[in-house]
Amino acid sequence: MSEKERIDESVLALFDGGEYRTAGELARAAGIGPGEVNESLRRLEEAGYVWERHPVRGIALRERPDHLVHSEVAPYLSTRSLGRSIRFFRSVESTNDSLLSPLFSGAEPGTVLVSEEQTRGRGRLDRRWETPPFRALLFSVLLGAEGGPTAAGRLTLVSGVAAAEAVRAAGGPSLAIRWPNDLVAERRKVCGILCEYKPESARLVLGVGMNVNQTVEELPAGAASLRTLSGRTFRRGPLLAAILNRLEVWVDRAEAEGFETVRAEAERQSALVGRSVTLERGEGRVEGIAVGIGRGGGLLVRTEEGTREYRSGEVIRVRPVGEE
Ligand code: BT5
Repeated sequence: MSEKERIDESVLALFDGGEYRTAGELARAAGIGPGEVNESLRRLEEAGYVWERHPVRGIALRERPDHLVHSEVAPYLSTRSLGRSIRFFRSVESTNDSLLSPLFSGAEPGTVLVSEEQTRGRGRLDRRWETPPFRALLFSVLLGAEGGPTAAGRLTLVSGVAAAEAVRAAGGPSLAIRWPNDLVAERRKVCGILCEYKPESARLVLGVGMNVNQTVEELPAGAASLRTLSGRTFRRGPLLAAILNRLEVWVDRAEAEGFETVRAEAERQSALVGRSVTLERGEGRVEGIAVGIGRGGGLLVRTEEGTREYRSGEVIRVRPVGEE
C-alpha cells in the first residue's frame, strides 16, 4: 500500500456511521497536516466518494463508490484464514499470474489478490477473460497445495458450489454449475473459474471471475451478470467476503468429510446432469448423456460403451435427452 493509499484508508476509516468530522480531527487521527487532509479528500472525491461539507459541523461522507478496498471487504469476512491477507490492485495483467509471481513467493496460504481490472485476464487454454474495470469480481486465492493436479479439478467444483451459494445468500440469482468450471444462469455464463497447480513451487491458485454489475452492452455474447439477471446492482466488497466465507466452509468440509459431500452438491446443482452432451476432447468427441459428477471431479458420461468419468474436455453442446 502506498503512503497516499494509507492516508486515504485512515481518513475513510473515520467515516463509518455518517458522522461529521472536522478537518482538525481528521488530521490528528491520520497523523497528517491539514493540507494533506484536503488532498486526500480530493483524491477520494475523484474516486467517487461524495462529501458533504458543513460550515460548523465539518465533513460527512454521503456516498461511497463501489470500489474494492479493505473497508468494503474486511468487515464482512468471517473466515479463519482465507482473505485474512488481501491485496487490492487497480489493474494487473492477471490475478492468477500476479499471485504466482515471485513477488508473492512468501505469501501464506489463504492470501487473496483482487483487482478492479485485468489487462490479460486468462481462461483455460489461453483464452481471454474480458471485463470492464469496477464492474466484476476478479480475484485469486492461494491455497495449500496437497493433492497436486487432481486437486485442481476438485477445487474448481468446491469453488463453484461456494460461489453459487454466496450469490444466492446475497439475494442474487440461482446459478448452476456447468462442468468443469462455469457458473451459468439461463444458459449464460456468469462466472468462470481457473484453478492452476504449479508443481515447481507446489502452489495451487484458484482464480475466479464473476460478472457482477456489467450491463448487457458490457458483456461478451453468451454471458450474463448478476445485474442483467436480477435487475439490480450488487456491492462487490461484501459479495467477495461472502464468497470467501463460503469457500472456507466448503474447503474445510471437503477436508473433514472427503470430496463426496462436495461431489454430491455439485451434482445436484449441475446444469448438465440428465442432459445429452457433446464433449470435445483432444482425441475426439464423445456423445452421451451426462449422468453425474465422478469421484475425481470429472463428468460421468453414459455412452453405448458404458459410463466413464471424463476429467478433461469441453462441453460444446447440451440438449434435452432424445433431441438430435
Ligand atoms: C474460464 O475459462 O471460464 C476461466 C475464467 C477465469 C477468470 C479468472 S479472473 C481472475 C483470475 N485471473 C485470471 O487471469 N483468470 C482468472 P474458459 O472456460 O476457458 O472460458 C473462457 C471463455 O469465456 C472465453 O473464450 C470467452 O468466450 C468467455 N468469456 C470471456 N470473458 C467472459 C466474461 N466476462 N463472461 C462470460 N464469458 C466470458
